[in-house]
Amino acid sequence: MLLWGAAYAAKLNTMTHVAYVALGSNLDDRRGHLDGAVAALREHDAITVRRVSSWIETEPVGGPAGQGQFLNGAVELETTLSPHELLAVMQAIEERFGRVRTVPHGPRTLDLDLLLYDASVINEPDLTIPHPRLHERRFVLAPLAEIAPAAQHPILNATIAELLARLDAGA
Ligand code: PH2
Ligand code: MG
Ligand code: MG
Repeated sequence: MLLWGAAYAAKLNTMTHVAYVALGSNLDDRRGHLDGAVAALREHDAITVRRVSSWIETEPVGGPAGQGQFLNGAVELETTLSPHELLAVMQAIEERFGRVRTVPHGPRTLDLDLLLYDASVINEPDLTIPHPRLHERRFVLAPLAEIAPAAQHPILNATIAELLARLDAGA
């Protein structure tokens, strides 16, 4: 069936998509920030949180010397939001937890990064999906592999489990 214009837009808004979001915190109550972010995602009418990884302790990668250890994790969502709508919700949640954008890669109360959205490939100034550094970061791949080992990276044509194995092998 062909749908046009407003009807097509309305139809798109009822379709569910699967997205993966990385969570990180290395300031103040790190566990509280990650748990709070999941609760905030659950509260949203257009988002269902399907899977939540464990929170893992990680060494900071990059950024200023001497910043604290991170707590990192990942969640699987089902949503009717578009990628940009989901990004806006994530940014509002970051702000709710007092995120101030200062030093790049610097300490943060809460960082939410959109990793994957279905098999979409998006290259826009404010949004790149898949996340461009997803495959290089153990602190992202390890929790993601826990909840979605078989999820496919749409550009690298590998699963998350394969990308983690490659990283571990130094490939
Ligand atoms: N986030 C960064 C930079 N470095 N290191 C760890 N361990 N965990 C992070 O979440 C992280 C980081 C930029 O967002
Ligand atoms: Mg980040
Ligand atoms: Mg971020």
